[in-house]
Amino acid sequence: MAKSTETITDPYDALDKSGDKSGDKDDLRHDWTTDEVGALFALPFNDLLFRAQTLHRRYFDPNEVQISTLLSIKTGGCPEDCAYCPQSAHYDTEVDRDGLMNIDDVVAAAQRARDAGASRFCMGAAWRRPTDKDLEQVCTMIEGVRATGMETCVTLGMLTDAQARRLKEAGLDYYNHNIDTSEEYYGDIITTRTFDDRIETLSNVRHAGLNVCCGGIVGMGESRTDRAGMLMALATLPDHPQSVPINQLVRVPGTPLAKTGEIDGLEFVRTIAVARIVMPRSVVRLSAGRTDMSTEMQALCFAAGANSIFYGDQLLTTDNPATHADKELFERLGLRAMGAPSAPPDQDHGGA
Ligand code: SAM
Ligand code: DTB
Ligand code: SF4
Repeated sequence: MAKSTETITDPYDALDKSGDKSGDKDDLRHDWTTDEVGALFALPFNDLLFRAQTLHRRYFDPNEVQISTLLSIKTGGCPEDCAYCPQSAHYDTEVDRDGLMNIDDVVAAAQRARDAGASRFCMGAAWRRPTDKDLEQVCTMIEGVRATGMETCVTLGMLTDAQARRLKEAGLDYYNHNIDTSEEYYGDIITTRTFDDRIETLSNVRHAGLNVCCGGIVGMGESRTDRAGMLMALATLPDHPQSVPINQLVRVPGTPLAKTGEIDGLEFVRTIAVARIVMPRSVVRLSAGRTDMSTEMQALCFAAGANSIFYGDQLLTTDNPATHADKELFERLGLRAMGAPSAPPDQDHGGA
């Protein structure tokens, strides 16, 4: 694989030769092949990080990190069999089932997240697909959360064309729907739906004019070729997803992937760096898995081009770093919350 590094199209080199620093034409490719993406993975680590950081700086302030907070609005009992997921009804995990939350409680949680410094509030539901009745309730939540001044994101499973349009009408900003892994490895992880089902919902979401939040999980026993295939699939969508969450698998007891071997940290950083290079204008989120990462590991991920995190003690059903730990992380690395120029999370709000 290392040899093919000589033949890849390197957006950084291409720009330097042309002298064009605006970069749009050469940076934003939608024709990546898995081999080309694999060749990026195989670059010497310092070269890979330099290219990722160079592109990152072309499109973003490297010291700004977008902050989202997650809330599980409907928990557990999901009919899908995603092998990583503690909320699947197929596995015996410690997650308790909970029906759709009350709207006032959701809006109160959003207000707390906003006061703690988050700019986006993401609501997740353990559904295969929402019914139209469920969707109406979620639309009311979206309207309530929007009124707090935050951006909104929901992840509800598969959507029809009409449902995506209804969410847009309610004022939704982002829809999260991950492809999770490569098309080739997909059937090893989920059997109750196909990769193409995922692509169809993404198409419905895009056509409705919603921003797309789409990424995947690293550390599920997939090969590097699968990681390259997943990033190739994301970077060859008609538009790059505006937001790309890269999750490290949270190994939850009771799920089939509970005893999966740990992913090499540097390979995870490489995945972030390659995501940054192939989707240079997208916000790349260092998503689940941060509780297992050192400060140094997270610093490398930011250097590789990650510029978003989930902030708050909980993800959906598993732990996220404590807010005081993230405040310290931001202070030590000189990071600022995107949209709050000089403030690490909470700085102006006196604690969460
Ligand atoms: N049911 C909806 C769906 O699957 O699209 C929305 C909720 S689902 C929990 C959202 C995403 O969380 C999944 O696509 C997956 O990427 C991520 N996720 C779930 N369990 C995870 C785990 N154990 N480790 C890392 N990411 C996980
Ligand atoms: C995403 O890519 N990661 C988030 C969000 N989108 C919905 C979810 C992570 C879930 C981790 C396992 C849990 O807490 O249940
Ligand atoms: Fe259900 Fe989503 Fe979990 Fe899959 S990832 S089991 S669809 S909640």
